[in-house]
Amino acid sequence: MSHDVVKTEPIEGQKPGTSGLRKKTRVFMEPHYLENYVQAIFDGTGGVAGKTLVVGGDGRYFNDRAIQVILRMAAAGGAARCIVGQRGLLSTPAASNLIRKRAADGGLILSASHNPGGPDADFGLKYNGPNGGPASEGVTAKIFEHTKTISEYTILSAHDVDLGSLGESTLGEMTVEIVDPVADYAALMEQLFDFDAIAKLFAGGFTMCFDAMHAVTGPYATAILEDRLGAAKGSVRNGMPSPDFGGGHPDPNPIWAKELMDTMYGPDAPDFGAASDGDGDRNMIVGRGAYVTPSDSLALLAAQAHLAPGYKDGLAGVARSMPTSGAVDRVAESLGIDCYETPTGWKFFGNLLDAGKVTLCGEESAGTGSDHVREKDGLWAVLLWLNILAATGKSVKDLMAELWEAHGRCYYSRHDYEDVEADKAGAMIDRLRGMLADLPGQAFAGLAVEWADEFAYDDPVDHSRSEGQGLRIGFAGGGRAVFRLSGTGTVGATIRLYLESLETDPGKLQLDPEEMLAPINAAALAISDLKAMTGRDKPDVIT
Ligand code: VG1
Ligand code: CO
Repeated sequence: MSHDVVKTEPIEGQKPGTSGLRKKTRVFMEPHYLENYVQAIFDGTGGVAGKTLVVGGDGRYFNDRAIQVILRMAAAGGAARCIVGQRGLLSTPAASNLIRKRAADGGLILSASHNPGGPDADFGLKYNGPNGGPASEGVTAKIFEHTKTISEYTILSAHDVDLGSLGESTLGEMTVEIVDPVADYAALMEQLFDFDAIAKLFAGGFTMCFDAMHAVTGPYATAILEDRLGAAKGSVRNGMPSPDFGGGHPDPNPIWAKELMDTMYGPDAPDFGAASDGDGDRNMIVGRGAYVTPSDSLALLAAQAHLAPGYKDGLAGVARSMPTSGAVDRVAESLGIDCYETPTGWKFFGNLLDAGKVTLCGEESAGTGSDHVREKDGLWAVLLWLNILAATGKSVKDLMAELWEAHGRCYYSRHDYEDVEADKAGAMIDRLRGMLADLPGQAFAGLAVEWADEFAYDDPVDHSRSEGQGLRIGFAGGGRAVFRLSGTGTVGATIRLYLESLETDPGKLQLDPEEMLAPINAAALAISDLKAMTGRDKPDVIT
């Protein structure tokens, strides 16, 4: 077998965003595009000679072809071993677990997460380091530098590897090991949670609906919830991964998981509902007639995690991304533990988890996780919820009502303005940034601004500083609005407007979030002049 050295040129715009590089699938399929990025990852991480890598993806269109390219390039680069999920499948948290369990040097995960899949949709590739977590900002910067100077890549000429059969084979000098994508992950979950108690709950007639959204979590959820824990057959819905996710957006929120929402608010609603995203790292939780915002879910899990065996000694601390609501802060305060506020993106939790400063962390975008891996983990969150439901015997609705009575309720909503012309979105943010210092003391739409700033984060572990992480405006009465641009979109710009307001009046804990947040939304729109600056008069998605 020969190693081909292929001459290439830098390709514009290979800057990784919040979670790896995401582009239209057809862009990834252009000559040299994928190869350039893979070579830049290898070079930006010190080469792959002698290394062990974990490789797998969410099963979307081009997943299998891209894996063959990655394997041939890893072999050409001298990698010792690639551990690959059978049929090319690995959920993001399962890949993180495998990297850690097998002490691999890193991993390549093929996914554009919640973005739709297919030849005319999106594809993505991310690199995770030896701790199993997303590459730090320092590493992604190095990878990006290499994309700008690349002149050649190396690839082995070889036949495709059979991704379907478990076991080892060789590709050039490299060992390819095909593993069951579910087995190690299921074993880890069994260590953390009281499987007997959850099985008893199901045996007692407890019902649930898990919507895998035609994405990678299907096989994991079926194996664990139905086969191991005894949830009724059919509890897992849309459980076969499909290259285009059944034509939908595998984004677990009330908009894209509407089918599940209808079930949970319908006449025959089961006790518990959940959904997960394309690559299995996000989760949506919904009780019978009771949607739980991700920020509230994080707070509830923090308050009750000690009920699960893996967390019985309590939590070292918790962390949330900045736009996530302050609900978990209030729980942390009552538990007497630290709560850290980080920029958006899981990579910022890695140092805190590695240093043992936090046990649980989460984001408003439906990501929750713990120190068991270094990624957010959708099915983990579902199992922790089930463990808590089994241990308390209470319903989701009652657990949430008790949480709000104890700590107040953080009404919360995210408004996404999608596919805005990039220069208009940028101009709006720039203008707002320029106004921040003058906002305090002024009133907009009848609401006084108390403080405003641009969020920056000083990592308490490696002392790196990350600037430009979102514009924040605090209002009289404790409400908050945050503006930031998405780093995961593939067309135009997405403006995210995050709205939050704390309510402690016991008589106002069960009201409509959009109504409660309307004054803050009006003030945020007045300040930013969003409608005039972008030509948009309403958000595309409200979650
Ligand atoms: C979004 C979410 C962010 C999340 C990121 C990756 O980023 O807001 O919280 O970490 O997606 O999640 P952005 O930059 O578009 O707001 V996933 O499930 O796509 O790996
Ligand atoms: Co995801």
